[in-house]
Amino acid sequence: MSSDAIKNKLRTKFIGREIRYLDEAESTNDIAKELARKGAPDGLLVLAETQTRGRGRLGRVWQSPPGGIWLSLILRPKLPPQEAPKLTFVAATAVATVIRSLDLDAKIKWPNDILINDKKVCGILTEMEGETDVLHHVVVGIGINANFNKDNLPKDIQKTATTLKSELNTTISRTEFITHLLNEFEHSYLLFLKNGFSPILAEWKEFSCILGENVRVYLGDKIIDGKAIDVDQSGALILKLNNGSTERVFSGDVSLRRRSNNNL
Ligand code: BT5
Repeated sequence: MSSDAIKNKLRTKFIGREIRYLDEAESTNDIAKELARKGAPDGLLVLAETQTRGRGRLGRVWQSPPGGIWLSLILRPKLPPQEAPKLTFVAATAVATVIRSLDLDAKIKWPNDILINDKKVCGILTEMEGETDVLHHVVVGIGINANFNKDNLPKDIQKTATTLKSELNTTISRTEFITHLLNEFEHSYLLFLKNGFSPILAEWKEFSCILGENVRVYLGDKIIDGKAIDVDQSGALILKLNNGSTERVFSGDVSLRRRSNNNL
């Protein structure tokens, strides 16, 4: 992989037109945030071969061995801060589209996971910096388990994770994958800025694996069981509870309950 090889194949206007390519990073999201604070341009891509302190949500560890795709994008949308989480949906549909082009049945699990056969192959971490009503910049971090086998992950994660290599029994061209992803992402991102969230949400719902399913949502110490009936225009998950009432959930971890041995 090299910055030039990626740039040569890109069809984007600004996403990935500037690239910081690193052999190793603590976290590409942290590097992107630092660069954004120093005025880095809209669309700058940070890419690392491995991360030593890859992060998930709520400070969780994101395993990032060599062979994966660990990247972050700096975005400077003119949006109110409450719109920023919708960029996770933009990224998720782009990732799912690219994985599907490899003939794998990628599904999206609200809010930020891409699964293949119920196993997590990708996680997205969207972080923003700004003031109450002004967004300075957003960093969208995307981690894809690409060219390594899932036994390269710690034992406890192997149960719930997969990799493209494990699914395909072969490696992919990460350069092709990344350029395809950046092309897709820019297309959806510009559509979102121009036409709003509806077209993104419609595509996202086609890829969703939880709508219509019984789920358990973990919200810190709180657990909510219900049927996932919709995701609304703000990106919130709508649950129908057993007592017939509905509840909107804005963040949390969802586990599917359709199979008794499924602990994702
Ligand atoms: C996420 O968090 O899924 C967001 C992951 C974002 C990673 C990217 S890589 C580039 C950029 N730089 C960063 O530092 N981060 C971003 P969350 O939903 O909180 O899921 C975290 C959980 O997923 C962990 O607690 C593990 O259970 C599991 N996990 C960790 N590493 C994994 C991996 N490589 N594959 C699948 N599951 C993993």
